Amino acid sequence: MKRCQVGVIGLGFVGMAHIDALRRLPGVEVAAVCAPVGAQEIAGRYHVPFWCEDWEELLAQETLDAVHICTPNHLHYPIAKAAIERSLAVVCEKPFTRTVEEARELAALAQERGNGNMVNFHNRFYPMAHRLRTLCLGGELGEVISVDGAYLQDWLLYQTDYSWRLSKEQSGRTRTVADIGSHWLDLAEYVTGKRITGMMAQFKTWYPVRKRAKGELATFAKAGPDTGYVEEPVETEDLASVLLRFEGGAVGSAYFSQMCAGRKNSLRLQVSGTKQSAQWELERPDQLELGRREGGNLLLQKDPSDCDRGTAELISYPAGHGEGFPGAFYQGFKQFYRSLKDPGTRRDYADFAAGARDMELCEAAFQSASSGQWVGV
Ligand code: SOE
Repeated sequence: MKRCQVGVIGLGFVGMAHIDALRRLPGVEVAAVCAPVGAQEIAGRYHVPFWCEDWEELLAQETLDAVHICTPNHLHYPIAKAAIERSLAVVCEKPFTRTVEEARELAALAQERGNGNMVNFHNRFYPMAHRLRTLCLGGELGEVISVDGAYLQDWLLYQTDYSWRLSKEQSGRTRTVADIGSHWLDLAEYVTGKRITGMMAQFKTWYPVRKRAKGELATFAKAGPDTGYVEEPVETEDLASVLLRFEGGAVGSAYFSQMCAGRKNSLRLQVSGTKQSAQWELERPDQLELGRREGGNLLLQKDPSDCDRGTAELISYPAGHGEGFPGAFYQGFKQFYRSLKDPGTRRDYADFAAGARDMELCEAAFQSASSGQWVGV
C-alpha cells in the first residue's frame, strides 16, 4: 500500500523532531524537506527524495499528502492556507498563528474543505499528563478547586541570548506566552476538561534591548565568546504571570519565564481537587505525584500494565523505560495519521479549532497585561 507522502517545512530543532517521529510511523514517508539552508544535507542524511529552499516549491509537489509546518510563527498562516488550498493534511507547530483572526480563518477553512489538521501541542501525549486528565475527568480528584503551575526555561537568561522568537514580526504580539505559555494553557484546559473564562496578566520585558550575536543562532544555542553583537530592541515579554478563572469556579495561576536559571524545560501543572491533588512535571515526565490529606502522598510511575487504557495506548515501552519528548511527538502523529485513514479513531490531538482557542488565550493575556484589567475569554 502507498505510504502517506509527507513534506516537512522548517528544519530547525523542532523540524528535526518531526522528522524523527514521522520516521517511526509505518504508513508514512518523509518525501520532501524544505528550509532556506541545510535542506540538501538533511535530505541526504535521511534519504529524503526531494529537497528545496522555498516552501512554495515544496507545496507544488503533486505527490504530497500532508505537510508539517515547523517554521518561525509568521510563516504558519501563509503556508497553512496554501497547503489547505492544495488539499493537503496539515500539521502546524504552535503557536498556531500570530493573530486570533488568522487562526480562526484557517480553522474555518480546514473545516470547510475537510483537510486533516493538527496543531502540535505535544505535551498532551506524555502518558502521565494523560493520566492526570483521566484522574480529573474520572472525578478521582473530586471537584476542581484550583489549577496552578509554571513553564520555566533559562535559554534567554542573558542579554546576549537571542533568537527569531524575540522579534514581534516573527513571533507575534506575545513571545514567552506564545512560545511556552501556549503549551501550559492548552494543557491546563485539556487535562481538566474546563475552559479558562477569565485572565489577569502581568508582563515584563527584562531586557528592552538585547545583544544579538552576528549570524544566526539556533534555539537553545549559546553564542561563542568572540562573536560580535548587534543591539536589538525587544518589544515582547520575557516574563508573564497570569491569574485565571476556570468554568465551574476553579481559580488558577501560572508563571511563564525563559529567564529562570537552571530550569531547562520545566512545565509544572498541579490540579487540586476536593478529594486529592495531582501534579505532573515535564522534566520528570514518567511520574505523577498524588497529594493526599491523609495516608501519605503517592508517586505514580508510568506503567502500561498498571493504568487506564487511554493512558496505556500512549505508551511505547515497558515501565522504567523512558518515553520522553520524541515519544510525545510520535504518539501525536500516530493518532493524526490514523485518523486521516479512519476518522472514527481516537483523536486527542489539538486540531486547528483548538489552536485558534489557544490563540484566544494568548491574546487575552496580552490584552490584560496591556490594560491592567481582567479580560474575559
Ligand atoms: C523553545 O522555548 C521551545 O523549543 C518551544 O518552542 C517548544 O514548543 C517547547 O516544547 C520547548 O522549547
